Amino acid sequence: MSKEEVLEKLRRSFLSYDEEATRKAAAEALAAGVDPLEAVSVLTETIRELGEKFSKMEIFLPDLMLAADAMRAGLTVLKPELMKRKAETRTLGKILIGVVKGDIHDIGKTILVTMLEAEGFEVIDLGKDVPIRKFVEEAQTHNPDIIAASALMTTTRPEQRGLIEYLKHLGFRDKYKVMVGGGAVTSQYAEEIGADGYGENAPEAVEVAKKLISK
Ligand code: B12
Repeated sequence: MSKEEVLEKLRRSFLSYDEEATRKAAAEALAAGVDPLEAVSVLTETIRELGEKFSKMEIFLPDLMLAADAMRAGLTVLKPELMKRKAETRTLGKILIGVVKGDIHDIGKTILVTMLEAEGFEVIDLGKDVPIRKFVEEAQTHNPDIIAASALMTTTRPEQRGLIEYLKHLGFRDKYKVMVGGGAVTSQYAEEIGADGYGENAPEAVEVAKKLISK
């Protein structure tokens, strides 16, 4: 099968919400020499298409939940390959990351964590539904260079602003760089709330993190 055919098979397996078929198709893509990042992009683009269908009520929440499980299955196969890219033994810096309170969308955050680790960052992953206070307490414990907050919904995005405001209130704003991202966030919003960095996707976020750390 050609690269295009293998990726199309991955897309179709994923669209049928079939965990096993998605896992298998991801493995086939790798065996065919496809760049793991390209395979991740196929899954990412497809789940976004499903999101569009969900907002038009062409598919429903149970579909999204099945899709999320199939996405995870595919990522389980692709993640070790992404990690193999890890070239550096020294760490580039420490990043504390989480999905903000009220938000359980953690697929994008998880992809970003994998890529940050693959590039040589030390990552402390707080998971999803993380209250502002928890971000700050963990930051005091781990002393990261960057605090990164992900938000997928317009209703949870204000938590990112709240995090920055709380850091200011405590007099800690200059101790950490703050990066924000996730489907509900734009570069304009990041600027408006006074974040230090934003990335539209994981590769971009990794580059921004590198720049912030070298400053
Ligand atoms: C999958 C999904 C779900 C799954 C989540 C599974 C999981 N464990 O993540 C399930 C089914 C559970 C779900 C539930 C809900 N969902 Co939903 N979901 C989605 C969907 C289709 C895809 C999200 C996703 O995984 N995208 C793919 C990843 C790879 O992209 P990403 O997250 O944007 O991440 C990339 C970048 O943003 C960036 N990035 C991510 N984080 C960060 C952080 C930093 C610091 C940086 C720099 C970069 C960065 O890197 C990532 C990789 O490139 C979106 C639609 C969409 N277009 O996003 C809706 C969507 C987010 N959901 C939506 C809604 C409404 C809900 C529900 C409220 C539905 C309901 N009625 O119950 C619940 C909410 C649950 C909650 N409290 O959080 C809406 C939100 C609308 C809004 N208000 O803004 C969306 C937009 C769908 C829609 N069009 O209506 N959902």
